[in-house]
Amino acid sequence: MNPIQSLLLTFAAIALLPIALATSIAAYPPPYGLDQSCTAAVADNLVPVRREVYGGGRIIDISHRYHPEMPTWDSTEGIGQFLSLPASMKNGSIANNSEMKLPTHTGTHVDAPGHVYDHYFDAGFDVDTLDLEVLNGPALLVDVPRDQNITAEVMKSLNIPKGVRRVLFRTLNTDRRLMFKKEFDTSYVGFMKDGAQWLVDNTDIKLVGIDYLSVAAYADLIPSHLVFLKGREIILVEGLKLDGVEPGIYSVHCLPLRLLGAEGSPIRCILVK
Ligand SMILES: *[C@@H]1O[C@H](CO)[C@@H](O)[C@H](O)[C@H]1NC(C)=O
Ligand SMILES: *[C@@H]1O[C@H](CO)[C@@H](O)[C@H](O)[C@H]1NC(C)=O
Ligand SMILES: *[C@H]1O[C@H](CO)[C@@H](O)[C@H](O)[C@H]1NC(C)=O
Repeated sequence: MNPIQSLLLTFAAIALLPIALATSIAAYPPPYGLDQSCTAAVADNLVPVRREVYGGGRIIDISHRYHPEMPTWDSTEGIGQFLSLPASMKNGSIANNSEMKLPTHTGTHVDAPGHVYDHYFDAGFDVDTLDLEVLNGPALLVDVPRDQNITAEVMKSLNIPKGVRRVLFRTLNTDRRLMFKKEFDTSYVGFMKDGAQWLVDNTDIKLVGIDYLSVAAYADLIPSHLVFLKGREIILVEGLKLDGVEPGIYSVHCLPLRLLGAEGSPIRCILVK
């Protein structure tokens, strides 16, 4: 070997060293989820910032982070490993490309009329048809009494003025931090059928937001959904993160994915002061 060849080999070895090191310290695929801290990243001072508020508190993120231990319907296991990495730089691809597989009604999400009405589903009332004007605009965040589900009586007691079109209902679910628990909990607070009917008959509310996976109490699951979605005007946003937000008026902004044919979609919602 001449000196130039040996020099080139040395360079090659040095260049490959970080790759070998990275491969030996990182599990493959990496554990997506809460702990994203990677030894190599910390060493390089490459630590991403994760925020709940932006602009000094002017913008509040009321969506939950998707991670394997977030609760999912009727399961004690959480959503599990929903991301995979079919193409990765560690395996020689030019870029990392993840894939996801998860129920559309996971985490902070929206329901379209086709969710509980088969003929609406067949007719195409999917999340792509939801009115963005309803999903964006002035909204009221209210606390509901903590000792019962949302009945007609509770709705009446809230005294929500006529003209209010978007309401986010904060309940005992937030106090119990149910969205942060892996195990699905059927005792969450939601609308009873008569509460849903009262809202439809006596208010102008078109956006109903709530802080667990369903606006309807488990005991009245389908009846409440049927009442809300029958007119195809009311949009249901579920699994909101309303922790630590002052009650009051905000501007809400919610954007679902344009999933053609889907009766549900993950949704990103923010409040702007
Ligand atoms: C990527 O490389 C790892 C480690 O060699 C291997 O276990 C894994 O199966 C590879 N994945 C793909 C998609 O090629
Ligand atoms: C709300 O209803 C559920 C059943 O759907 C029940 O388990 C729960 O105790 C009720 N919550 C309150 C606060 O009454
Ligand atoms: C994706 O690419 C980046 C940059 O090379 C790397 O740091 C990261 O660990 C890769 N992920 C995997 C699993 O290959």
